[in-house]
Amino acid sequence: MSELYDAILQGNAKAAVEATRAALAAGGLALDLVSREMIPAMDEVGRLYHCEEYFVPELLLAARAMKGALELLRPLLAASGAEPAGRVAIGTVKGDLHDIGKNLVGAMLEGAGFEVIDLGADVSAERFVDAVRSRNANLICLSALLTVTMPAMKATIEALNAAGVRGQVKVLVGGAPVTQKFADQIGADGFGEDATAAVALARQLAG
Ligand code: B1M
Repeated sequence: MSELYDAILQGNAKAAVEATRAALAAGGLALDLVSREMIPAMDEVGRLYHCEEYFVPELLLAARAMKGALELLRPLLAASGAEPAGRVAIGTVKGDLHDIGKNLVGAMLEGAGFEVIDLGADVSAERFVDAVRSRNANLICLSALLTVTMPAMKATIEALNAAGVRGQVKVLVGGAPVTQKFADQIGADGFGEDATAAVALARQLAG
């Protein structure tokens, strides 16, 4: 694997940024770097964590390295110049701090011409409701990486219903443990398996 892959695996943020710069200078495409180097590196980090070779500090360092590289790539992922396609409020649900996938989806949505309101991680249902009410979001993207936080997706949809704004907005869900079946069960409008699928679905629903 490449220097970028190794840098993320080793949690070396400086090396990850340098490797990203070098790969871009050599003609590498941002999307290829994300899908062929960065996501596989995080998958390997997850595997090492799972078999107890890595622990939380190593996860944090790898996440920091991933973020550093993603910051460099973000403008390139978002440089398509497409027409505004809708206003998306995106966030990781209440109780969940994982934000790398969410950031990636947000950057890709920007690249597809959506206006993106990034609510961050650990976002309460009320804040999603507020994004519809006061910021006119017409699409909501919910991310969850923990099985224990998946119910917060359902709670968010219920809160949108209770606030009377569910009809104004499409709700997409995603994140490693989320499935199409789960999306159907909780009454979401769609499930994005990865960032590319999420963007395609967002376009379809906004169109
Ligand atoms: Co955590 N963690 N973590 N973690 N972590 C996982 C998710 C885990 C699978 C690791 C493992 O055990 N193998 C496991 C969850 C098990 C489960 O519930 N099934 C786990 C655990 C247990 C935990 C803690 C509980 C650990 C602890 O403290 N004991 C803790 C929980 C904290 C909390 O959230 N309350 C925790 C903490 C952390 C860190 C903070 C250290 C760090 C996160 C840093 C950060 O995000 N800023 C971290 C990390 C890095 C991971 C792994 C290694 C990597 C996640 C990641 O960034 N992947 C992860 C293992 C793994 O997934 N391999 C793991 C790369 C990213 C690009 O992929 O996020 O899947 P992903 O996003 C994809 C798709 O899922 C999709 O598109 C993205 C791009 O293709 N997608 C969407 C995501 N969101 C979407 C939204 C959409 C559409 C698509 O909207 C429409």
